[in-house]
Amino acid sequence: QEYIRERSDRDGFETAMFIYQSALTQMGSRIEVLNSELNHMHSYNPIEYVKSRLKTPESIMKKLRKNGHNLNIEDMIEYVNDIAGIRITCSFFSEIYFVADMIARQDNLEVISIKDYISQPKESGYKSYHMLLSIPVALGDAKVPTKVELQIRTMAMDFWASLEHKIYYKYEGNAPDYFERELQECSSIISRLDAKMMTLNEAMKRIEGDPGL
Ligand code: 0O2
Repeated sequence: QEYIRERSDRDGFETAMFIYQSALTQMGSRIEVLNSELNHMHSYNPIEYVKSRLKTPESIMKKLRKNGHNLNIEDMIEYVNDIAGIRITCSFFSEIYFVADMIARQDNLEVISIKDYISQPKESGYKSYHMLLSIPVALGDAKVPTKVELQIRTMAMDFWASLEHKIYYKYEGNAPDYFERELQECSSIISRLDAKMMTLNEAMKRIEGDPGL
């Protein structure tokens, strides 16, 4: 925050976004290296795909307003935790915790907080594992600890979340009641699907005598 404040007369917002983007790039390559290592050493591919995004200025302002904060750089850095967002999608439910654990153990990274919406799903049916991380972005003249929100979920959970997100934005939170009910039902179907797929995968590994199980 200090690093940005010192420069905020000039271009505080651009500087902040540049730092968040650099944090995303760094986090992206750490995840890529982790995946390649697991693949290379153990022929194990827990990660299906990784997506990252910077929150738009409109979305940042909306969140600040919604939570009653000021529309300035200080509040943005302090209160908007998901400006740099990265999402890992796994095939199987158990892989979420495995990947989360591998990331939490990395050097030069702090886990600020965890929201486990898998063990405690949101009322809407939303399931995902969120880790708020702080990673140091090394610039020429400073090392800036930067927040990155990492979301880890299965492909099925991701499928559900992207439709629910579209519906939420389309109706601005006022979707007809039956959408809510149907989404909750889809969420339970998805949990059953995830559990069955994981059981099948484990059975297959047992038959193959996979020591990594
Ligand atoms: P968008 O448009 O994706 O950016 P906090 O960060 O602790 O102050 P917040 O932001 O509620 O509080 O944190 P949380 O719960 O970790 O949510 C962060 C992001 O997770 C959201 O960002 C969504 O992307 C996703 N998310 C959380 N809840 C839901 C949900 O019920 N449905 C879907 N589809 N996604 C969800 P934004 O800023 O809300 O949205």
